Amino acid sequence: MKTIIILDLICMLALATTLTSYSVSTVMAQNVTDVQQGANNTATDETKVSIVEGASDLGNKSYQPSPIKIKVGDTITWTNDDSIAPHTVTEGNPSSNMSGAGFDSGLLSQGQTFKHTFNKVGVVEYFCSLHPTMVGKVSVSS
Ligand SMILES: [Cu+2]
Repeated sequence: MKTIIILDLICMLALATTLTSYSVSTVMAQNVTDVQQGANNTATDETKVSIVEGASDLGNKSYQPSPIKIKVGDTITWTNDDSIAPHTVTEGNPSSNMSGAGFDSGLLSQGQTFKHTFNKVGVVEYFCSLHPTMVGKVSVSS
């Protein structure tokens, strides 16, 4: 009887060990994928900006990094990483009233991305048309 209990314990331990190493290897696989995506981004000269969690309350910290420095011809990819609300990436600032004049992502749900290539030197402001306190800035140099 004692032997059976001990065997049971050994089985449970073995099972627990298997489960632990399974989840560790899953995490490691994800990290490798992340690195590969990073390498691809460098190769295609893409710059990433995140619309962060809770962005609608964060003012000029809604888009990160911001301000961001890039070169003429560079492309920025914005990703909405906020689980709370959709957002936009709209050229101008909330008081500039330049709707339709510049780039505009339209509504980005969580996980959606928007790309824009900057072909002119200068400072470009943008904001979220749903939450006009959300502002960001791109500095484009030659
Ligand atoms: Cu917004």
